[in-house]
Amino acid sequence: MSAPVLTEAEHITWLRVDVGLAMSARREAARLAKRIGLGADRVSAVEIAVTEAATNLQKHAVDGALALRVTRSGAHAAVEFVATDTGPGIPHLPSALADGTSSTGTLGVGLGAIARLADVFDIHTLPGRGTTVMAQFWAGAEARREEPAGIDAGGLTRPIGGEELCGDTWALRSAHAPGTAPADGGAASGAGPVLAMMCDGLGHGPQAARAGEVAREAFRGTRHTRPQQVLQDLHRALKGTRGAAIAVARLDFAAGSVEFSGVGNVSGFLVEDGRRNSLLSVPGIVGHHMPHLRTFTAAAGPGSAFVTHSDGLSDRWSPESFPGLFVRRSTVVSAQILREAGGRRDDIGILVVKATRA
Ligand SMILES: [Mn+2]
Repeated sequence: MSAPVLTEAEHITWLRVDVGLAMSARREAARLAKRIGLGADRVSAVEIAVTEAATNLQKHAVDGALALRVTRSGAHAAVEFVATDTGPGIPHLPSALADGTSSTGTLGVGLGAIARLADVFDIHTLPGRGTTVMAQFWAGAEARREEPAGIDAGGLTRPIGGEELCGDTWALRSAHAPGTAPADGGAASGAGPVLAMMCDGLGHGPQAARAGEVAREAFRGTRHTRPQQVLQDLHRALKGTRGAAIAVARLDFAAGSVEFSGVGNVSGFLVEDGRRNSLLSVPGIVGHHMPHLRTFTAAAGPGSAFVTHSDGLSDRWSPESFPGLFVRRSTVVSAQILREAGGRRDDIGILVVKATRA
């Protein structure tokens, strides 16, 4: 039996702003909603909400994009969209969320409707820099607003221009050894330790994506719960593939500790109180050349966030330049960092994990 996988990167459809955005976003959202078994009324809710978000981007955003995917938490599934733009920002968020009042004619139109329709909604806006809006629609009422084992994890991947498949991927699972995990995956006992992986398959395109898929399969199946041992399993599994840069972290927010081991250009950070602690990787290629592994440990207080990303993002971002961001949902944190630190000449992968606040 494998340790329970809490959540993994899913295929994302990225839609750029053009005249057809609202229509294509609506169509894709409906397709995903039907696929996870949402009822007709919830399919309509997803369609209305994503149309509002897309129309907003079309009218007001500079360099906007809409990401659509199925997101999973254990056995539960949701349709999720993330609308992100570089633009004016929303100067007065509360009135924008109050819908149809003073927000008329600004980027905030329709936000109140999206917030009411969605099971989970979050937003972060930086005046003069940009905004990220996130909305989730869960299948099954009991899954709504439920957190996997006290953890809020959210990541984003985006392939380099011209490619359909992404070589960057991530996964999160319980750090209990197989066979010893509680039947509920740890949900009853609060935030149990978790293992997080960020993988950058070498190059890009189908072969890089294949390396990522092999890494995820091995990550699901490993019996180990410590980063270095997990990396050794990934190394064995990735022989015969292109290889990858991979970081694995063991995050125990309840105990206040993080262990991090990385090979190749994958960044790891612990963010707390506006400060960023770098966790270092060593040079090498998982699947080809394993260096002598090292594990870095850091204290992770209950309000801290673990951030890991591939070299498709610049590592020069700083938490102080994102006021108010790190208390938002992890997917929103990922999207705002991606928006400002992500380049266009490589696959991109970013994952943020933190404990949910009691
Ligand atoms: Mn890369």
